[in-house]
Amino acid sequence: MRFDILTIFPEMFASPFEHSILKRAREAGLIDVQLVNIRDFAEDKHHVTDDYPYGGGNGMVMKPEPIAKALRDVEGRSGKGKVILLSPSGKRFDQGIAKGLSAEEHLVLICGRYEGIDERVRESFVDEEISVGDYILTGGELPAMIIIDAVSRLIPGVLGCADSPEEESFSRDLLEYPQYTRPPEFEGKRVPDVLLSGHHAEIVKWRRKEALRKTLIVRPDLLEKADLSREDKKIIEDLKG
Ligand code: 4HQ
Repeated sequence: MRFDILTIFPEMFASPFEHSILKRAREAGLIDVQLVNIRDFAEDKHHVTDDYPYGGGNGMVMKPEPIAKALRDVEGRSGKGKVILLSPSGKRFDQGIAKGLSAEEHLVLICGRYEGIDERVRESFVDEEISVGDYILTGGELPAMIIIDAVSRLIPGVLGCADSPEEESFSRDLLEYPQYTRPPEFEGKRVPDVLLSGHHAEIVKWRRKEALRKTLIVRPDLLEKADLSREDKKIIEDLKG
């Protein structure tokens, strides 16, 4: 999959795709991340990308022409991709959206700065507006990294292992069960006996119960839409006491 990132701070992306899984995915040609500096498409002498808001008010707004030119340049070089604007007023990013995007061939991510971009860019070019959460950041760069990371690991071959069970609705809707590795005792705390028992069926049951317990305590809202069996519902009632 190809990702084009439009930003005035391409240097911010120097490191996130250069480690571990994403580095390997790029080397294997599974993902191709290209940075497009919006400033390169500003045609005035000082390569200005922002201007005062019409109507007054605080802050600056990103001018439409450089972004439009950058988008047309991307399209000319690599065809029409799905254009995504990172913005707090977008649809909230989650695993379902990541999964949908992982089926695309080409994503173009627009990272705004300041108070945002001129509305006409949104109207003319943006296919989808996505928010990574209800908080205000200084720009769309970190959200773009989050989206590329979450989407890339869903592309077949990127994670290495054949099928990732976490993507089944069964486990996707719950928080993770606790994980342990060696040693069996650490600072007086023992790994739960069942995990050392070798009883696979018991381990599966324990993990399911612990995932339900954790979700019930931390994110009860997730249980509303979770894919729960009758057994799960009984466990939850017991956990509630
Ligand atoms: N911003 N999810 C303002 C965000 C944001 C978010 C990006 C701040 C765009 C102009 N983007 N700029 N939350 O807070 O995506």
